[in-house]
Parts: sequence; structure tokens; C-alpha cells
Amino acid sequence: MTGHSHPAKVAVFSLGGTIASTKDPQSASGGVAPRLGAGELVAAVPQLEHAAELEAIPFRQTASGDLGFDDISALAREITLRFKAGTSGAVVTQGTDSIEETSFALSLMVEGPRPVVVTGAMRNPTLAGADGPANLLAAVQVASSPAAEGLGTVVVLNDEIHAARYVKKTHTSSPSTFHSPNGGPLGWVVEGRCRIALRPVQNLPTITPLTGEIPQVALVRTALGEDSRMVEQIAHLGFAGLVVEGFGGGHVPARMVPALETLAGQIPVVLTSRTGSGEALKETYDFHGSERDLLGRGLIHGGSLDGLKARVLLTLLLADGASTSDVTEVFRSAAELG
Ligand code: DAS
Repeated sequence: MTGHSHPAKVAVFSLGGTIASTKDPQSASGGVAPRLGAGELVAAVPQLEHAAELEAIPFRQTASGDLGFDDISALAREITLRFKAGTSGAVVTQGTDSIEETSFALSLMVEGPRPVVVTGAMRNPTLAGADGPANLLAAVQVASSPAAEGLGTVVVLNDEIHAARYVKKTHTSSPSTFHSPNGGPLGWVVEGRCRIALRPVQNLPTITPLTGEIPQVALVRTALGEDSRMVEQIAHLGFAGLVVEGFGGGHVPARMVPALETLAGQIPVVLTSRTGSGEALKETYDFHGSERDLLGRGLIHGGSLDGLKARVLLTLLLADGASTSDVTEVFRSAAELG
């Protein structure tokens, strides 16, 4: 129940993924693929009738690794239109593989306090213990709750509520795959109630959903013994920006440094950590290839955003026409959490 005098209006957008995946009865293959749309997903959960007034919108039907920034921009526009027309919350069902990126992109492109809740499933509807129906119900309960207002975009699976900015997929098959290593979940769902224990700092800009061509940003993860060949190709290949996931606090092999410095003079290069939690350091180490060395050569400090999140932010900023100094300023203020 919502606490509103009228039932809350929630728009449910389906994009495919495991939550929507079933077998093809005509095929001998035992595998599943996305086939169910928002209407069928909603109809499979009778408890939703009492949770909110729902509008079911089949939006895409694909594996989530096949979604692009154009799909998510179009989705952000649709959600914004619904919010302007009085819808009080939105739920997005999709594949879990790219939720940590799509939810963060949505959080940057949907303005205002109304909740956007992204969910999915780890066990498809043909399996014992399929988690999609429970996740969809919990997502609608969060999207229709006044307690979720002002949180921005969140990810709800396994009865946990995670901030889009921090959430990560951490396991290939476990229903408890989503974690927020830098802060834990914001809250949880219990007996149908949305409980919010923590509210994230909101210090990122809103970016108008994109319409034109979306620039490609490369992501390079530093690995033992690596040389500079990949970095040297980035500008030639036409990438508009690069995110580097360095070792530890943000370090690279010394032999990568000249190529990174040259590239940082041409396109924005953001330094993050490959560790998956904590934040890139700024002022601890001072060797060739350390964070001090790289930031002094023009790389941009990625703060507590990991490589995937930093790549989403950099892509949207560049698509929005940001210069390297605008990008630097957004990452600088995003790193200030208090
Ligand atoms: N891994 C599947 C999922 O969890 C497929 C996908 O992401 O589309 O939904």
C-alpha cells in the first residue's frame, strides 16, 4: 500500500532480460530468450493489483548487453513525459547484465524527485524459485512509496534497494548479485513496505536525454605487464574519451604513462580504480605511473565512481557537448561527498 489517498500511478516499462525470458515451444533448444512484455509480467503477479494503478509499456525486447545509450535516452524521455502527466513512479524491467550502467544513465537523465526503480531477475520464469515476480512486486512497492521520493533512480532486487550510482552486479547467477560496495543498500522492502535507511548525496548534474549521435568512450582495465599499445590506438580509432581502471588507488605501468599523457592532451581521460570499491587516490603515491603522476599529466580524477559508472557519466557529458574542463569540474564536484 502507498500511503496516498488514491492508489499511486506507476508506469512499468519492459526491456527484456531474464525476467522476460522463456523457451520457444517450436524450438528444440532448451535455452530461453526474452519473449514476455510488460503486460504479461504484470499479469503474472496478482498481488500487484493492490499495490498501485499500473500502466504496462512494452518498450524493448532484448538481452541487456544489447541496449545502448540511445535506448536509455529514449526511455528517460518516456519516463519524463509520464511524470509530467502525473505518473508518480516508474519501474523498468530489464536484463541484469547492464543494470549497473543503465540505472546510472537513467539517474542522470530523469529529473525530479519521483522514483525510477530498475529491476530484473536472476532465475528465469521456467526455473524453480524464479525471482522475477517478487522483484517486480517489490519494485512497484518502492516506486509507489512516498518514502522513495528524492532518492533518484534505484535498483531493487532480492528485497534490497540500491542507489544507481553505487550498485554493482557481483555474481553470475545468485539472486543476491547486486551490492553497493561503497555504502551498502539504501533500504529494503519488508511485508510490502518500502524502508529507507540512508539517502544518497545528490551532487551530479541532470543531463537532457540525448537525441543526436552518442560518442564512444573507451574503457581500459590495466593489467600486469601491459604496454601502451591499446592506449596509443584510442584516438586513432575515433574514441571521444577514455576511462582507465588503474591498479589499486589508480596506478598504471610506467611504460603506459607517455601514451596516457599524450592522449589526455587530446581527449578527456578519467582515472578510476579496477578494485571495485573505495575511491581513486589523489595525493598518496609519487612514482612514475602513480595517481599523483597521472593527475599531474592531465588525467581527470574519477573519485568514487568505478570504471563503468565513470564511462556512463563521461559519455553523457560528451554527448551533451561538455568540454574537457566541464568534464573535470563535474567529476571534481561528484567526488566531494562531504
Ligand atoms: N543475464 C541476463 C539477465 O540477468 C540476461 C540479460 O542481462 O539480458 O537478465
